[in-house]
Amino acid sequence: MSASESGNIESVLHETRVFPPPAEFTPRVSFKTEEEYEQAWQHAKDNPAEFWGELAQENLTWFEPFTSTMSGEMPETKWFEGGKINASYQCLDRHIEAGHGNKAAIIWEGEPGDTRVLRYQDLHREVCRFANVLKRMGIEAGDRITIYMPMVPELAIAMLACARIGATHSIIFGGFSADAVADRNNDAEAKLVITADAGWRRGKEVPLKIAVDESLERSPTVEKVIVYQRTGADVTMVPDRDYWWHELMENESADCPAASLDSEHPLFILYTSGSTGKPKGVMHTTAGYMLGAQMTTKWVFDLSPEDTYWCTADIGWITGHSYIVYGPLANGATTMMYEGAPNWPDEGRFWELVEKYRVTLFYTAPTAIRAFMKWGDQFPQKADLSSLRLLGTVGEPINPKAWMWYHTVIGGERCPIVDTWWQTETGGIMISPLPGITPTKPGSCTKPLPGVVPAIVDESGQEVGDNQGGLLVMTQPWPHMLRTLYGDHERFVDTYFSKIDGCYFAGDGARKDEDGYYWVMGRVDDVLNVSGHRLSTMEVESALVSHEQVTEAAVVGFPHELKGEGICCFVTAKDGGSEELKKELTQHVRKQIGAIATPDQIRFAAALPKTRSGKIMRRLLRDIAAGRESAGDTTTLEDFTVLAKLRETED
Ligand code: 6R9
Repeated sequence: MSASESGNIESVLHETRVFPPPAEFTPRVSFKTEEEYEQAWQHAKDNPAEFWGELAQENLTWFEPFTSTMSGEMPETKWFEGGKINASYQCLDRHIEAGHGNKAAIIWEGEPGDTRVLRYQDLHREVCRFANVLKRMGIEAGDRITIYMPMVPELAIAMLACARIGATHSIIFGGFSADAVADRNNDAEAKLVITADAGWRRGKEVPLKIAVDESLERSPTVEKVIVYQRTGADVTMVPDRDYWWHELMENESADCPAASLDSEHPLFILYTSGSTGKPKGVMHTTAGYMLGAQMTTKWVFDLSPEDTYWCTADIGWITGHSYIVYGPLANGATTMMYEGAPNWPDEGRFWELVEKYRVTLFYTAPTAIRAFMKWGDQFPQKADLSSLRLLGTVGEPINPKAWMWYHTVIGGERCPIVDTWWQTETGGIMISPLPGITPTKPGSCTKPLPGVVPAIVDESGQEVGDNQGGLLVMTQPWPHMLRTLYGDHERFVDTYFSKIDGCYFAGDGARKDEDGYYWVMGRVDDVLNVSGHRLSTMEVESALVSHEQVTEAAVVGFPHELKGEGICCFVTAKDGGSEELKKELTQHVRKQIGAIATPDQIRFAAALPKTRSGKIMRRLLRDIAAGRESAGDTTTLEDFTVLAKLRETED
């Protein structure tokens, strides 16, 4: 059987550097030693019910205790049945009851420089008042609510108010189009939309209410709209449909007991783009998701009461759900929120924020790190980054060159880097170093967290050997996994559980090395098949990026008469690119990887098509490389002009 038939992916890039845990870093609340971690991992694997059951009892506040920790086979596993709980209570009330009401829950900075701090007491009050507003609007437990807002504290308030009364939120990233909003309103059968007049982005107003108005022309289920005033932009308010947030809140009482909800009560739906067809409404439930968000935040970020933690994601993405709002607040921590762009008013904004608020834990994405590198070291070097004690990354495999830059220029070689692999569907971090105890290797997300049991298998479900690329699967259920795709349980089973018998299939290719470290090689749909060799896009891209002139690269296959697939490289170069550089890069890749990965085409591009969360959309690049029109869903694309420009980059 050839490699292509067996589902194996050949690994061709070998990164051998190992960084021991920095001596400066002592875990405050996370695992203290590798042995402690190994023991917990083994125990969770052998006895998941005992492991998760104990954690749920110790860490979640129950209105009524659960009677069964887990029941049913994957994918129908139910968690903590019989228990009654509330996510907003878990994030707010219990900290106030413990005497921490005066602690800062959210530190917020708007793009124009306005600032707000909400203590736990303040956040609790606003959440209760807004929950009462929702009730007054006729919202009941189980109703779906669309939230389409900029990164302002009211976004978190709206989420937690939904959770308080058991309404299921569906957050749509504030940069999506009216069409995207309408599709998601309809799929979720949303009753209410919460939005703002507009938000700030690079000094300009991003209109939101206008997009909502347009979406409502074809969203029949939506009855009412609540509008938060952020910029003062001119908006049309439709009588008996549209209401101002501040007017509704004016005389609202702050007394709103948290609803007692079943463990499996739907907490939220979050749409994730399918590679083709309509977006998938990933649904998470209350107790399992909350336990996952809370424990993984504590383990991976070592988030303690003394920390100021900043996750730069947008809340419209799962990273923002789990690691700006639910995870940090469930831990009673201080979470930072920034409204705007990293390069406004200049490329030093993030580092000024780190200095100003003395941020200790910083979590961002490889796409941002590559942008910081391109902008130059002078920006971070201007700021005092000595408060930082840990760095995190999520969203894509991180190229070793970007990892090294993050480690030296931002982390001053003293901060552990947690490269966290997970997905919208997994609800929380699955594979990641534990800070201060796991030795790290640039480009590897290292080892599974306790309770996570992955494997690398071929198409037939057989585990492959060390360093052989294959399909990344999960062999055991975990509490924070998705429960269904909203309104389409069949698609849920089909997408994640039908490829490999008895396992959750993540859609990623990966290999495990001789130390048990995982190396994610990218989406399996993106794998190249060159003369029968299945190559990872990430590895060829990392080879390109390791060249001094290259800031970013995306590699896709295109139909090739002899090889089956040829290798087409879209490259963003420091000086724009030249024929000379093309030759040099071709040689460079041959040297780094071997003749098999010799690029057939190199196209220089000023920018690459990305999702709003910063992932390169290779699917669209494949169409361009093949000279086709793009067919699939493009609603998640960040900048539509990028595509037109790329079509002009003929080799
Ligand atoms: C959290 C999030 C999930 C996909 C996932 C994988 C890629 C995320 C990664 C990573 C390598 C990491 N991904 N983190 N690949 N290393 N540390 O990103 O969720 O938007 O659903 O994307 O992102 O391909 O399958 P989501």
